[in-house]
Amino acid sequence: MTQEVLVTGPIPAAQLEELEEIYTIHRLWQAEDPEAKLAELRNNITAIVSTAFFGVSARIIKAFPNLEIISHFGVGYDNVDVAAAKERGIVVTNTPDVLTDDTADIGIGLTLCVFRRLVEGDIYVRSGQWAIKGKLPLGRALRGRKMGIVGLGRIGQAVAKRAEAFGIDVSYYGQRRKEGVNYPYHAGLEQMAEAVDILMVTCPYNTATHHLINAKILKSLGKTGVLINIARGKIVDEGALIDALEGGVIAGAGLDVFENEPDVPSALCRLDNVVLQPHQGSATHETRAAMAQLVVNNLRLYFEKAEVLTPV
Ligand code: 8YV
Repeated sequence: MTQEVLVTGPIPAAQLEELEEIYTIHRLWQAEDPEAKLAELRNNITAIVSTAFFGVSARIIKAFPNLEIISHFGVGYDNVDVAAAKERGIVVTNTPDVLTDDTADIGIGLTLCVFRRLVEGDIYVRSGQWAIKGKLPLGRALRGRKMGIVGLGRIGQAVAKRAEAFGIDVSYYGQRRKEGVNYPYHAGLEQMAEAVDILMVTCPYNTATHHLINAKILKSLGKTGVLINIARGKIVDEGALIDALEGGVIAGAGLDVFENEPDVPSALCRLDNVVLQPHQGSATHETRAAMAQLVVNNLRLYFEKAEVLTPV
């Protein structure tokens, strides 16, 4: 009997095809009435492929009594109710490692854009302002800056490596000191924010990190400080960030993620001291294919040998 897999959002075509050759696939994002589709498939689904934009809540887990595995397309699995899954003995996997470099590149790219005014510069040239107003106001050098990384996991460490190549001094904050790394550790986030020029958010989102970056932390970062967020929008209190950017409490921000994607507050879009990206961390052909392949490989291994490569 072939397994029936519910795919909640689009994944690269080649890997979707590979899934389709082995299993019966149901594309939830193409369903006219997703709720009706979920009800119709109730007893059939044994696996779910979830994505950043459509996760697996406790309600969905409950809706599928024969569900055995959730293979998540992404490293961050905050929209999958892992506790509810584990309670039922459902296996959950994610896609770590394969997206580390690309995501770290976006972190450094945003930092460069904010300090060297790259996006402003592009608009300046295209809109003809260069010829009218002359030179763009000067940016700020990256060399010699201090970067504080919030959460020195795989992506945090890849950002640190890149930052060092730019002559940036790296330190980090996390719940505990990391074994085997030489970067200075801060036991307090506020204290680290005070000590650095760039606050780089790379930690996972969970109840402990909800609005971890609040008005107080932004005040500590200070008026020459820059916030970069490549992790999850909800780690930052977006309202407090807008106030801090508008009021000159911090100098600028580079944001790849937002509290309520794809809706971005118009107040952020009006500010020229921010650079905004539409959740691009893993958005390359190469990385998305590698992520999707890991999703497929986890499912295959699970159904063939009751094993997985990257369990959560
Ligand atoms: C998304 C991400 O998964 O891996 C993560 O945690 O946020 C991204 O890579 C990607 O947009 C695919 O849904």
